[in-house]
Amino acid sequence: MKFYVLTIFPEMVETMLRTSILGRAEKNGILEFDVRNIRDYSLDKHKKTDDYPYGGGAGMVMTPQPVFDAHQAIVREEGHPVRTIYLTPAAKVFTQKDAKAFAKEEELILLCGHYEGVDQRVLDAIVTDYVSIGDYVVTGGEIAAGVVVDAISRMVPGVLTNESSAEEESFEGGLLEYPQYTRPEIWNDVKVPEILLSGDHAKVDAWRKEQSLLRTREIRPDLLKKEAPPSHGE
Ligand code: 6GU
Repeated sequence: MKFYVLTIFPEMVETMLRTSILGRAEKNGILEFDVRNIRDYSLDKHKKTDDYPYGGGAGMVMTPQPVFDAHQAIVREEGHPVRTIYLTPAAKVFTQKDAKAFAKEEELILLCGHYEGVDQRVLDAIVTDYVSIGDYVVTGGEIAAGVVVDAISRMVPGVLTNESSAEEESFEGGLLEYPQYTRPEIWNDVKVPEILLSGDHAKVDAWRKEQSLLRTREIRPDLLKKEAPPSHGE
């Protein structure tokens, strides 16, 4: 799977994507990252990428020309349309379900906004999907792009070495993760739950499932409501 990222801070994105598991997946040829500096596509004599907002107000707005030309260059190279995500807090919140769906694409383009936003006309021209990472504001789309690319990547077969580990994690199955323990058996006067030492895999699995349920009920009861089967007569 190939990810294109359009940004005015390419070093920031490169660092996030070429470190740890994602970096290894790129070396192994499972993922490919193409991070492009929007500034390189600016036709302005000072390579400007922003301008004052029409109608006034604080901050600057990203100008359409360099964003559009960078996007066009990628689409031309690919030779076919490519799903294009714009990272913005003014969108539906990205979920594990979305990560799985995007992981089926061969290529994705992510556009990182900055300042007060991007000229709406270029968004209307190139964006297929508007994505937020949560109900708070971060300064640039770069951090959000890192989150979204990571979440999608780990749904691509071969990215995680232990394939089963994605399935056992939080949200797969709609529940939070159960607690984990390692050696020593007693630490800080606290013993590891006895059942984990029993060697009875069926009992361990049942205990973990129960812990997941208890945790979810306590911390994220909203997840349990979402998982409810459709009721009849509504
Ligand atoms: Cl996608 N971008 C920015 N800048 N802030 C956010 C966000 C995205 N999602 C939540 N907050």
